[in-house]
Amino acid sequence: MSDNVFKNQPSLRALLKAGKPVLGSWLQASSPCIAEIFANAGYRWMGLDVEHTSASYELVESVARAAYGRGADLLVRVSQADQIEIRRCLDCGAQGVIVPYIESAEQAQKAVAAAKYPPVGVRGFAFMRGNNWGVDFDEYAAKANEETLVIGMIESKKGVDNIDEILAVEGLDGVFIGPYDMSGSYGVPGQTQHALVKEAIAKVLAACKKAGKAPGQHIVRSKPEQIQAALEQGFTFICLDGDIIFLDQVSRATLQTAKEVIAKF
Ligand code: 3PY
Ligand code: MG
Repeated sequence: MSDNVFKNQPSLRALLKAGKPVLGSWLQASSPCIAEIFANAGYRWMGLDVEHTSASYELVESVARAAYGRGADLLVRVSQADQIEIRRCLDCGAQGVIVPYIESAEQAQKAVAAAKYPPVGVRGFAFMRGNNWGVDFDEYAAKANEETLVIGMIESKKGVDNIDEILAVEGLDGVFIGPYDMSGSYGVPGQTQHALVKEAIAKVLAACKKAGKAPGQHIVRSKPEQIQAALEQGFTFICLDGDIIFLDQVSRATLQTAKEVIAKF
């Protein structure tokens, strides 16, 4: 028997179930190379953003291939709770999906159903990259429903209002807060530290704790005190910044340093 995509043990899902913090980052620059760099750096998972980028299925497959064997799981942030899109991303070799803009239990159920094989859901069986082109068919089919992670994004007032019924959906492993959409939904776009946004986040966190599901947060342009606060509050599924943010920050800082050196000549 050879390896399949669920080789990283303990699995991400098991870590989250046990309430352990797992640190990941975000891929938007369409680069398998950056996926390799993130995995080498030690991120336990990475979220490939298909919702807000030009990423193709070819890219999903290339990134899955790049992450494979390096200890990091690939989760794809799909564009919506679409049965075929979720199936294809998992078949490309992703270990899970992050589904944006979940506002109701029905949407969450649809996402879970798409990600799970019958009798739990409606995912179709096939030989595909995820099961090593059929070589690991039996092992993959036996593990997939247990190991495939399904995370719903809560990023609107409606999602916050319906959080208890969303979290009650069996198979939904946790929720991930999108601070920017959340701020937009509360009428304060971009003000992710606004009291209204903080209150909404606190409500989602409390509901996760009550339901025993993983609370997640994307900390965009993270500062140490934000990371500390998120961990102290009990967030476990944590996404730190992302490739475009790291590149923006480091490229600017390096150029600025060089300009300061030149100015002293
Ligand atoms: C948001 O902030 O809305 C996001 O989706 C971040 O991932
Ligand atoms: Mg969003």
